[in-house]
Amino acid sequence: MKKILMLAAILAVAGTASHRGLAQSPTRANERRPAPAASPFTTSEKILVPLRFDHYYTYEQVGEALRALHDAYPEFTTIDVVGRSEEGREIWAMTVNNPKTGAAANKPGVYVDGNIHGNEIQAGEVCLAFLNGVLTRYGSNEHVTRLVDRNAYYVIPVVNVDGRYHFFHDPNTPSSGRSIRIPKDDDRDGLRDEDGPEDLDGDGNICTMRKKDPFGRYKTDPEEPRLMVPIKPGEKGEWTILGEEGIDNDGDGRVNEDPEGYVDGNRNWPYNWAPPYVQAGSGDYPFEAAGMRAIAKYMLDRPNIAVVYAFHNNGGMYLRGPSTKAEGMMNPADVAVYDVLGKNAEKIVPGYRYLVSWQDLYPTYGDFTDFTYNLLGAYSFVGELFVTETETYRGVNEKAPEAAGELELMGNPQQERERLKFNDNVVQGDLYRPWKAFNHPQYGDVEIGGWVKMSSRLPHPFMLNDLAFRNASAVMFAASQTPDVTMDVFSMQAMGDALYKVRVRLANANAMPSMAFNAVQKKVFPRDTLKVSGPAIKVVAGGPLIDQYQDRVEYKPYRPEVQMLQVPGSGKVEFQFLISGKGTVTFDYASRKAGRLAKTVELKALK
Ligand SMILES: [Ca+2]
Ligand SMILES: [Ca+2]
Ligand SMILES: [Ca+2]
Ligand SMILES: [Ca+2]
Ligand SMILES: [Zn+2]
Repeated sequence: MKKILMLAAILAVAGTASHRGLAQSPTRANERRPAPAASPFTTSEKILVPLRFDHYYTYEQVGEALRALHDAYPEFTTIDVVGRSEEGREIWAMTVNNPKTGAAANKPGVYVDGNIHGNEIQAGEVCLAFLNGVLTRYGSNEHVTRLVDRNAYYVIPVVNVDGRYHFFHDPNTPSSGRSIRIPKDDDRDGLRDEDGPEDLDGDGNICTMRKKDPFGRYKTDPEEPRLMVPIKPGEKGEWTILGEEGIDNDGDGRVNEDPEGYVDGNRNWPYNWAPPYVQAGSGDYPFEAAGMRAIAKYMLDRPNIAVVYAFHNNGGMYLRGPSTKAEGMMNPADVAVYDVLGKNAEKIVPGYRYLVSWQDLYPTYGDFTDFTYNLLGAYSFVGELFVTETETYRGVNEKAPEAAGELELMGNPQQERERLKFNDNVVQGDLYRPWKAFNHPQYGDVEIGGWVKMSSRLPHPFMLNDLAFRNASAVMFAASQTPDVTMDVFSMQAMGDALYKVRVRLANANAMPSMAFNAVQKKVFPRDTLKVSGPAIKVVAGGPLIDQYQDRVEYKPYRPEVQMLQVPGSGKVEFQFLISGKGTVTFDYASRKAGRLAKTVELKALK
């Protein structure tokens, strides 16, 4: 989910971060650590092709996986270092292109990335599964072969490389470790990142702390002793929930009030950016995050990118823009294109919903996909991976629990009971830590327990393959709908006196136009061109053919030998030229997103 940490939100809304104070170096962040020990979630085995998706890949293993894919398919792949993060880690991109079918720049580009939020790690596995899927099935699967031959693919499995590194190596909650590693003073005390959570019991997770309290707002769930439910009016309390594991590091009377960051990579893009008092986590200015700036440069260098998928967790959604209401309605012709991709994604990944960002979720400023749609002209989706409700424990005739109410901070009790049964009997306790006593320096006797960091927003590894495969397939569907333009000289008539009337058709078999309608309307970049040339010819007149039966043409007043156009999805545009002279005439079509075509014909009457 794009949702930011509640604490960070409250603190950031309170005011912009100050830079006047001494920077407190986050020593945790720069430490070198050994790889995490083998667990149900990770592997210590060598990474081999075909890649496996029954475990999560650490940051280092994502690099190993990319190198393994490159070694297996050297002629189809290149690895680029897009840039470096705040802590100096490399951000990798893999390009997949078949050089035998042309240069990558001349094909519709499909861009896929993930893990801009450091904790949303399965987004990286979806990217790897996509690469694995197109490369390992090239040549044996006809559909995949066509997808690889026709498009260029640009895949950045891990955007927030520091975030992924620390999510694996440091104790975390399922929702922490999202930030770009730019220290920010969330509580405005002049120090930055001076009080984050601590793994007090040393189990590798930041779980929840609770304390016995007869005036607490929670009591033990009578049906499931590990859970707490809110007390009803007149009932006696039993527990106070103290929040995430941690101590008051700086003695200011607050616990965990200034964790790492917070700069949200997905609020730091320049399109419709807003300062932190409007948009929490947006950074002091757009592109404050080095990695975001590097990725923007990488994308601007590849203007053929026609479609963008950015993966996150969670909630099971394919989101399109706009991200704020004030941006107004999206161009309806573009909505029709998004609908084809979104409605098919809903079917490819059962349980996922195709939604509009601001309207169905909440407004956000400085979003990545707003940038890519509005400034790069690429159809852009956010894929919110994983539906927690798929952790079921239910007979065929039992009803699904209702969604949690707004006041049920600990989740809907019925659903939480079901998830605990899933934890106990399906994954043998991998996802939950039972409550254990702990002596806290500030709170005294407390208990620590709850969901572990690899729970809640991530599928258990046994479900990862399904999630990765299906969502990679949603991207493959989009790749199959990138513009596929063909050019035809479909009529040529002699008008006498070495003058010919020539008609040319550009047709597009797929749903995506050669250029997004929004980009045409807002003049984001020049439209496609159709140029007519020949050694002994002159274009006397030329323009789009509006009605071929009535011979209606909108002749272009100047330079008729160059026409500007867009080829709509599942449609065509036709041009009529009056050409004088003799010999050959060449038609050159050039599009940023849809590639290039050329056709040379002899001037003569065709029947
Ligand atoms: Ca501070
Ligand atoms: Ca901070
Ligand atoms: Ca812990
Ligand atoms: Ca404190
Ligand atoms: Zn996210």
